[in-house]
Amino acid sequence: MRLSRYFMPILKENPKEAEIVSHRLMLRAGMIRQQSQGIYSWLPLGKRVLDKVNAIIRDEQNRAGAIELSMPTLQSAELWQESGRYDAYGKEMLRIKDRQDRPMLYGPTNEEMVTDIFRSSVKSYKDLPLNLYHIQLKFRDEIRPRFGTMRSREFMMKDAYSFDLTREAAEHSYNKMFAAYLRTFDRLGLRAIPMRADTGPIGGKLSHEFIILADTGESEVFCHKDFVDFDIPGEHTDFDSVEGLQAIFDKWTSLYAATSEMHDEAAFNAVPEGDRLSARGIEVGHIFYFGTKYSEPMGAKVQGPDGKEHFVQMGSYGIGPTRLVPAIIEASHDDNGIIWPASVAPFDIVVINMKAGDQACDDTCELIYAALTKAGKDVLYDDTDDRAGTKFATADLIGVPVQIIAGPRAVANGEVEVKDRKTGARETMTIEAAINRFVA
Ligand code: P5A
Repeated sequence: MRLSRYFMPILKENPKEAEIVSHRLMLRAGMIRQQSQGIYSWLPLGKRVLDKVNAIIRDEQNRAGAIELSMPTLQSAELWQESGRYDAYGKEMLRIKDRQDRPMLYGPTNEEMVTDIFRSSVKSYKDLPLNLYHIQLKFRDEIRPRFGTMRSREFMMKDAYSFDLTREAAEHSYNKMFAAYLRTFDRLGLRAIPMRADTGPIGGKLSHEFIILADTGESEVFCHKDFVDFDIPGEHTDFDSVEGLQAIFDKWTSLYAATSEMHDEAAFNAVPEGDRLSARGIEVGHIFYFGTKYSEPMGAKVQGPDGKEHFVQMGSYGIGPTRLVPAIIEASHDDNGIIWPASVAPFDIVVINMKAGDQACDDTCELIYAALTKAGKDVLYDDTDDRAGTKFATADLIGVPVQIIAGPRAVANGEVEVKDRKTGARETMTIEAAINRFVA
């Protein structure tokens, strides 16, 4: 992508409305734009990051055996009347009437709708286990939308829903998502700690929130510090192994970890003082096991091997991609801007032409840009005629992991500079060496 033809509206000044660093940097880097309170457009640079986050989420959902579908954002109130949540959900639900005066709503979550899909076609235990997910916009009329897309009214959610015949099978489904979440957040460059959590309007008894420790987090959390160094399940984890996944769950729940709603002061005080971590955190995922809370009122039953009908056992599993993007920035930035983990960076490499219009600089940059693009890299080529200082500041701000800098003096020697955004380390090398480093 040539920057001169791209759309990346950088802000020079710090936006006044941004209270936390991720919101400030997302606005400054031209990633998002607020359209009305708590409702955002994702501009091209932000969209690239969001897409990469979603690709990792999707990959790990699929690995764990979940199946993707797509459900609508607008739902009929009838389904919610069946489950009893239409009245219970309160003011966070945006209620709408269509032209026939039928009550509709903009979905804040999809338990009812997916239960309806299930009951219409699954009749036998032989079709279980089943886990259906989508990555879709939601709307919650939050009383205090804030911090940009961290807590917005319209936001994206990956929501998965599991169906099983028995409680034991449902627990295995829960453990699959538990392990998939550990892997997902790790691949996003984050350390998320599962914590016992309140179930709120979703319901059920068993629930974990996945929390990233950050000073700007909205949740108050308490946990054992050893979680920070626990091993993440590897890519060859067998998601069909009941014992294997139970062992992962048991290990990751063996030490104290709770959000403030579930906090037990006495149990926390039993943790040796030096091991106690009392901090603030960002909730990036939340999983629930709620048994027959929806299947019973909505009549979602399957025939068991005993020939009898059983209400299906369900759980639901949410991740917030539009919250994850600012959460990653909270965890990874410096005074100059964002530092993207390579897995979600909007571009892999930025090629900076320090003197656009200079034949040697132009030729060198074009050569590098073409070679790296051909090798499958996402390359941003800063071919604008901005001053070098502006270009460096922009490259640092948008956080692309590698900068290849071509200035007239180095280019005259057949060389360029390669800068690592994270460490700031710079190395001068031949043009060929720079290309080979990233092509190999
Ligand atoms: C689980 C999937 C649910 O809604 N039903 C379907 C369950 N859970 S939840 O905890 O309420 O939300 C899941 C995740 O969505 C993100 N999230 C938000 N992100 C941005 N702005 C918001 N206002 C917002 N509300 C929820 C969080 O990541 C949460 O863990």
